[in-house]
Amino acid sequence: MELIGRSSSHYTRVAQIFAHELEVPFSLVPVFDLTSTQADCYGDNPALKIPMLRESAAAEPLFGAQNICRRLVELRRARPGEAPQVVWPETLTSHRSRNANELVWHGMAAQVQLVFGIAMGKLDAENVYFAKARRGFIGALEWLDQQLPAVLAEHPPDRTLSLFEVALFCLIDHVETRGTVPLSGVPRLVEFSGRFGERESARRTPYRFDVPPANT
Ligand SMILES: N[C@@H](CCC(=O)N[C@@H](CS)C(=O)NCC(=O)O)C(=O)O
Repeated sequence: MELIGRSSSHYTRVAQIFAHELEVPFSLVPVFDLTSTQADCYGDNPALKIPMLRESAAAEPLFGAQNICRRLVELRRARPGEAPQVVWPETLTSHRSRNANELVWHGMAAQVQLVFGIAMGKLDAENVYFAKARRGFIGALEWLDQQLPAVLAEHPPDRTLSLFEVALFCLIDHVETRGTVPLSGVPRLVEFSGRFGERESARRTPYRFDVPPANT
């Protein structure tokens, strides 16, 4: 099974953490150039996005981190053994938890906007498109920081995994790595990320740039 993505991508890491936690074997097929406009560079994802899952050469591809996580859980459940208890966005139905999911996925997208536009695209960081994205991103993180204890308290204690927690960890660790926005005002998120980062699945997936094989 192939996961098309990048070791430096927070969306790819969400899928990788799910796969490791659920013990579903896969190989990462790195996309080396995110500026390419050829779909075949993204495993034929027409949206030119990563990650994407291909279960076999003949299988239909699956686009997007959440879809991939859901499929990994299905694959794990098809095997004998205890079924994993996974917390999905729809599991928690308070306004607070729904808002927390909305804002963590907003943050995931804002991070792509800032990294792709400013660091990769070399566009003006002060343009309103980025200035507003940065302000909204910081606002979302501050809200999450305030609400985190209550959101975690709504989680079932016997969970195997929570998509919200995995996404939050991948996001905060990515922000720390890329330095897109300051994290000094969100100590609970930093503390949460440090704690989650001790999990084996997190240790196995540190952010790094994949290196293309040398031309021979
Ligand atoms: N909706 C997709 C979004 C994935 C996404 O934005 N991935 C980033 C990499 S972390 C990407 O493909 N960036 C390249 C681009 O935006 O052109 C998902 O949930 O997986």
